[in-house]
Amino acid sequence: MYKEPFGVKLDFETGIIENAKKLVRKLSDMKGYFLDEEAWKELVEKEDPVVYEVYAIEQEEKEGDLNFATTVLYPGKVGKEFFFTKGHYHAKADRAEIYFALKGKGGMLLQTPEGDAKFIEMEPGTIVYVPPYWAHRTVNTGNEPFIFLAIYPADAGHDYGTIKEKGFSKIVVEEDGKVVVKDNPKWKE
Ligand code: S6P
Ligand code: ZN
Repeated sequence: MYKEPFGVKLDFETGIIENAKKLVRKLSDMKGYFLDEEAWKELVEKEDPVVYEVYAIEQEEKEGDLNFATTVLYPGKVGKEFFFTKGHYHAKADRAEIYFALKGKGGMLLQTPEGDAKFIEMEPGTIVYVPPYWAHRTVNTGNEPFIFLAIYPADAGHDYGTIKEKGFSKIVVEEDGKVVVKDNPKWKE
């Protein structure tokens, strides 16, 4: 009837949560996600770097329960575009989420199904509220790993398909040494 409570340790330096399930996303897992496809191909053939790792403690997909996970998003670029996570809506689209930035520098791109996008800068200590229905993707705009904790309903699930197909209406790039958020020329409504 009652589940067993527990405490686990999160290492602030590495982002690793003990006893968590680890997931690794390499650049080759992200075909079609970046604007500059030539640059993507070249980097995949050269070294196929790890873009991010996720350490998740997840429960059964039941209403009322909670999951949590850290993400270690590595620094890097494909062409001018900073490394980012795939990004997703929740499969149960009305499920919200909380992010808490621990290390490094970056931000979150959020988007409604109509394509209205917002970019929120994140540094250690920033808490981001992801409201129901908003897709979310994190971006590393710094030179060290960008690490954050996410807490989300256990029955939220992930809908990756929509973003994989259409992307976000905004992209985050480096121009003249600055971080610039601009319209995605490949965005299809
Ligand atoms: C889960 C939460 C995060 C992401 C992680 C990787 O709801 O938003 O733990 O899963 O940052 O991103 P993505 O888009 O590949 O799941
Ligand atoms: Zn999420």
